[in-house]
Amino acid sequence: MSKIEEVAAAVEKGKVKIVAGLVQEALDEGASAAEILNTGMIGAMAVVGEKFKNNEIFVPEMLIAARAMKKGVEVLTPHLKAAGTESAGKLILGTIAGDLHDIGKNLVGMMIEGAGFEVIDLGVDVPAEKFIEAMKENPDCKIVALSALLTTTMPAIKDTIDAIVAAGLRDTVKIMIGGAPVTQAFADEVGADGYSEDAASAAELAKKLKADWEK
Ligand code: B1M
Repeated sequence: MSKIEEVAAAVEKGKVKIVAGLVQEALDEGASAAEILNTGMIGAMAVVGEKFKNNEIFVPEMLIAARAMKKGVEVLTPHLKAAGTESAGKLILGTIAGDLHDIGKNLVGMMIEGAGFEVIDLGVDVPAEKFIEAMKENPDCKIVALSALLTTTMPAIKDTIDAIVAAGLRDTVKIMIGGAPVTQAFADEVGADGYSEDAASAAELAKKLKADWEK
């Protein structure tokens, strides 16, 4: 078994205590942080999700796998963050109301930080009012980024965008959205300015939205 396969197996089985060490060993053996993340950990979470869907495992196992992944991500964080020198500006990020998933959102935040942005992370289960409050407190913030992992919480993206419109703030920011069930078609439907599929492309999108803003 390769070291990356060992990382994947440890995440899948929720072996919280050994994941960090295995990730470090994989790095020491020359594997890239992106490879460990994508092939090892995100791959393992896909297996966990599939098993959950098939009733082979339940929420506690899913939670333990998530904890194990977080331990591994902690080791990868300094390797994933590129050295952003000049600040690209502020970006408000959060997982939408009703949704507690934050691993993907945290990766997105990390990559966007790596692209030089100051990320104001509001956490999970963030109501529309909290996004609006943060926008009012940070009038220089030009991008709001919304994450959703459940089909049942996707409507909260629309609710949040609608609330931003109703607060008269829509013209002050670009809004980007993402998360496993989210699509470009959904982004178009709810009036978001951009959608991205993964954390790396989210950082690219944030840079593009900033450039569009400055045009
Ligand atoms: Co949940 N869960 N979960 N869960 N969970 C999923 C999402 C699910 C697909 C599993 C399944 O059934 N196969 C399913 C959703 C089905 C659906 O809606 N279609 C599901 C369910 C049903 C639930 C509960 C309802 C279960 C229950 O209680 N009966 C419940 C809901 C709780 C709630 O939120 N209110 C629940 C709970 C949980 C845990 C708390 C146990 C745990 C989360 C722990 C945590 O995050 N701290 C959990 C987990 C771990 C998962 C799976 C297994 C893994 C999620 C994950 O971290 N993936 C997941 C199955 C799966 O995804 N395969 C599942 C790894 C992560 C790196 O990927 O989050 O997709 P992801 O992020 C990616 C992209 O999506 C993108 O970039 C990231 C990195 O590349 N991205 C963005 C994300 N946000 C973005 C924002 C952007 C741009 C890109 O711009 C702003």
